[in-house]
Amino acid sequence: MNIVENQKVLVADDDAINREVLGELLKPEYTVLLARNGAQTLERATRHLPDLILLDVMMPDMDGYEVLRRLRSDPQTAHISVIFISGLDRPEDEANGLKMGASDYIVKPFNQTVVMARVALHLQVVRQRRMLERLANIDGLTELANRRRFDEMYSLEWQRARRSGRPLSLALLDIDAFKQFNDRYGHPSGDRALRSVARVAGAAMRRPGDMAARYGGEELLLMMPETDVFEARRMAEGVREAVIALSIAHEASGVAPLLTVSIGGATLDPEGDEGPAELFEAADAQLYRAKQSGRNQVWW
Ligand code: GH3
Ligand code: MG
Ligand code: MG
Ligand code: MG
Repeated sequence: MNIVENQKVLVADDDAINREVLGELLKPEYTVLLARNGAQTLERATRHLPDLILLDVMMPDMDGYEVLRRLRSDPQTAHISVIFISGLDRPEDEANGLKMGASDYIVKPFNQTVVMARVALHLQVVRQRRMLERLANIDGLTELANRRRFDEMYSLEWQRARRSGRPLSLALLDIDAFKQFNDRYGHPSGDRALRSVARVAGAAMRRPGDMAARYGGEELLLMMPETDVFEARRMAEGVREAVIALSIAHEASGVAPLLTVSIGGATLDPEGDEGPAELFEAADAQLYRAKQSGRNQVWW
């Protein structure tokens, strides 16, 4: 709970002395990055994704307002917290900066103690926001995306697939005879086994846009954008084999003496007219077939 990773602060100021003073001030507590103009600020922000930017307003190439506007318009950098730090000391300057979406506004010449306190405050807010996002989107047991997060991403990817005419593959994974596993080895062992299966699924979904999620209970979802039926089935087959390779004993399974999974998948035909729910139902129907046909199989 109280492990604070070293947070990254980007100091953007065209004045070398300001950069140096702020940099030295922050260095003992944070990882500090420096930028001496607007373009460099945007470049460093995109490349290093700092937790907070101390942003000078008046810079020759691009003022801080424009930098902030551009940060906000790029989804990658849109959420980075910004504190303006400026010689413009009229109340309307300050109000304007805050209205634009800055977290705070510090007037130069600044007091070092106050700068440190405000930086610490806003970084704490950043940490709290991250924790809330995590709680809202990540399943606590498996650390995979939860169903809420999956639904959100599935809807986006489904629309993207429709627009682009690219395939979208979806698979449902269900652990075989998991009730017997719990009965035989106990619920805590069941939890550990489920976590191991989740790790295997998560490791397989490593391309951008891929997602492994916990749908509920001992059922996981694999979403593979821009993946055709052949490749997706191969991925699913890889997950099924990797679960066997975990070599988790399951003497009561009736399928194998090891823990196994069944997977049902479906691939969106971008030319067709099925909706997101129908693709999901198709994957579920294939999972049912995999179960009916003896389990430990991939059906597509
Ligand atoms: P099948 O091969 O048909 O899938 O059989 P099954 O026993 O796996 O299927 P069923 O859906 O009847 O039972 C799922 C079991 O998974 C029931 C429940 O006790 C167990 N389970 C679900 N979620 C968890 C969990 O988070 N931890 C543990 N340990 N067990 C869970
Ligand atoms: Mg300046
Ligand atoms: Mg189940
Ligand atoms: Mg099951």
